[in-house]
Order: sequence, then structure tokens, then C-alpha cells
Amino acid sequence: MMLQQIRRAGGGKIGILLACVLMMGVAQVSAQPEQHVEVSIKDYTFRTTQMPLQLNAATVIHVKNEDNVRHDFGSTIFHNSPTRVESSGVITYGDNIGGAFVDPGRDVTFRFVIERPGRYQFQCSIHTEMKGEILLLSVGAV
Ligand SMILES: [Cu+2]
Repeated sequence: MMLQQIRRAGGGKIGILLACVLMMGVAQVSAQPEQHVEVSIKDYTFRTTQMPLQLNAATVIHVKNEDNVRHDFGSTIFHNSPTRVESSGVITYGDNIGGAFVDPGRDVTFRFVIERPGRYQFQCSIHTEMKGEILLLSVGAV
């Protein structure tokens, strides 16, 4: 609980750092590790692998473009969430980003905290038939 308050008040960096310290030092404490969503793009199709996602936990979406053309990963999932985007070694931050373009053979990593449960669509704005979905469960929901 204390971790969440610090993360909200002080920004993501402090929270993530603290989470690492907690995990190394006190194995019994159920500090939440990062939860990962892997998205690969091949043959103009999104393929998604995700574990059950929980609210208010550090979340990483990794998008890899295995095609020979440029694609886009666009979604409302990042709206109103401070998001760190790493693309080809360049790191940018935004509170309301709509996604990122992924060049052929490259990958993009999004780091953020999801605060609203639901089904989040994502799509490629270049090839509008390309769509996918990320499902976010609410903690404690039965
Ligand atoms: Cu595309």
C-alpha cells in the first residue's frame, strides 16, 4: 500500500526503484513485479501474449515488428497514464500518448501503470485492418 502511495506522489522512477529494493531484500513481501504483455507483428497481424494483468501494477508492453514495413501500435490504454516509451534507444515520456510507430525489424517498449480495468483495443493506424486487444482484470474480481 505504501508503495502505491509513493509511486503516485513521486512518479514512476521512485516506485520502480523501491520495488526492486523490496524484491531483493525481502523475498517474503509480495511486492508486485512488472507484468508483461508481448506483442509481435508478423504478416500484418498482431500476436499477443499476456499473463493476467492487474490494476495499479507496473506494466510493460513490448511490441516487436517482424515485418519489412513500418507499423503503428496505437491504443487508448496509455491515456491519462504517465508512460515511458523506449524506441531504438530513445526514451520519451508522455502523460497522454496514443502509441508509437515501430520500424521494420525494430521494437518499442511502453512502461506505465494501468488504473482502469477493461478491454483495451489497439490497432495500426497505417493498416487499419490490423487490430488486437489487451484484457485488464480488476484485482479481487471473482
Ligand atoms: Cu501496420
